[in-house]
Amino acid sequence: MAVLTPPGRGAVAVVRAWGPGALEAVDAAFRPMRGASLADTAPMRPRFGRLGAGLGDEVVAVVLDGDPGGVDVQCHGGSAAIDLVVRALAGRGVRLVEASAFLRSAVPTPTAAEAWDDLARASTLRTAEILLEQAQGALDREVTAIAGGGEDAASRLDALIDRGRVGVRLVDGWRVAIAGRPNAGKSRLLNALAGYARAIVAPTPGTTRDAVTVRTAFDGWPVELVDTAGVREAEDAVERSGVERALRERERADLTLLVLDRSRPLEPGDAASPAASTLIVASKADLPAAWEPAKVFAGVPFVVVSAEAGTGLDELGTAIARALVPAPPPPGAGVPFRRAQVERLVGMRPGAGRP
Ligand SMILES: Nc1nc2c(ncn2[C@@H]2O[C@H](COP(=O)(O)OP(=O)(O)OP(=O)(O)O)[C@@H](O)[C@H]2O)c(=O)[nH]1
Ligand SMILES: [Mg+2]
Repeated sequence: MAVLTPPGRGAVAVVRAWGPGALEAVDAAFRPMRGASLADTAPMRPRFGRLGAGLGDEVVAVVLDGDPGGVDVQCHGGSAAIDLVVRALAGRGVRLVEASAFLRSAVPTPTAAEAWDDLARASTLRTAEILLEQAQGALDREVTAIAGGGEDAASRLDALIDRGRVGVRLVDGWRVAIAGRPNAGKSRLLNALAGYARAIVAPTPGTTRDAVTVRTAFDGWPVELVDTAGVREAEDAVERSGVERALRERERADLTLLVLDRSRPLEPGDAASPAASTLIVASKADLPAAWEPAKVFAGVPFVVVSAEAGTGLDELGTAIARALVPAPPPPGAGVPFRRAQVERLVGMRPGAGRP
């Protein structure tokens, strides 16, 4: 047997028992509310009953159809309830293995097993869809086709490796830092994007000291947003370490949102052409403008927002998504989603491995 639901608290957990004797073992432990034994129940018909020592947990048992057959026991999601079920079945001779071991035995290829593993950790529908396609063989099929040769094999391999840049981020996502001068409106922007008051907002410059993070998603791409201290010559030691931390976060981030207050005159250096992985955000658009973003940042992507009025936020989300993933994988495409897979593909390039 294996606990198929991921560790942690959930409403329902699924314990699957399979293999020779599994049905008999679960049957011996399962106490139906009424009616026949599981062995005499049609496959896929849910049965309600109790399972486990003492009163046991209230569970739904489903005899599985197909090969390998088995029984799914759906119990309550807390670790105590899972423990009760696992112990009762172990007492009937059913051995517990890791869910990943089950997946490896039940799916056709190691890549598919890895995709099922990652799928359980996907946080958005969009990333789950891509991983599900890999679980169903999209990557394996593409690799087989490329290995079979053909004149476009080399370019298909390059495209596949390129899609790995998105693939390896599907579970953990991207990191986006919010940077800028004190009082520029960074924290309020973080809150507006997160949808709740995650960070402290105050009119005093130098309010944010620590890096404040929130997990969200833009166009279905998971992102960890990091609000940082406003960068200036800090007066006290705490603020100074906040500023150092802010600079480190900018280096670590995949993308930096450089927030510039549009209601106040720019300061020297603000209009300098930004680094490649920077998106200019002109903030406080509900207030009268002190400068014209289109003039100052001609040819550079910028977005005008007001966290106060809620304007420009959708546009900003789209711009962030586009900056992080300029070319989303087409539906059904093979996408390598682990670094080791990408490395194996790089090794398939003609000439790879030779000096
Ligand atoms: N009118 C208006 N005020 C805003 C807007 N965004 C932020 N503010 C105000 O600007 C002040 C500073 O906002 P914060 O979000 O705390 O600024 P910050 O960049 O995080 O500042 P530090 O943490 O000190 O670096 C607060 O009084 C906010 O209410 C906006 O879109 N419109
Ligand atoms: Mg702040």
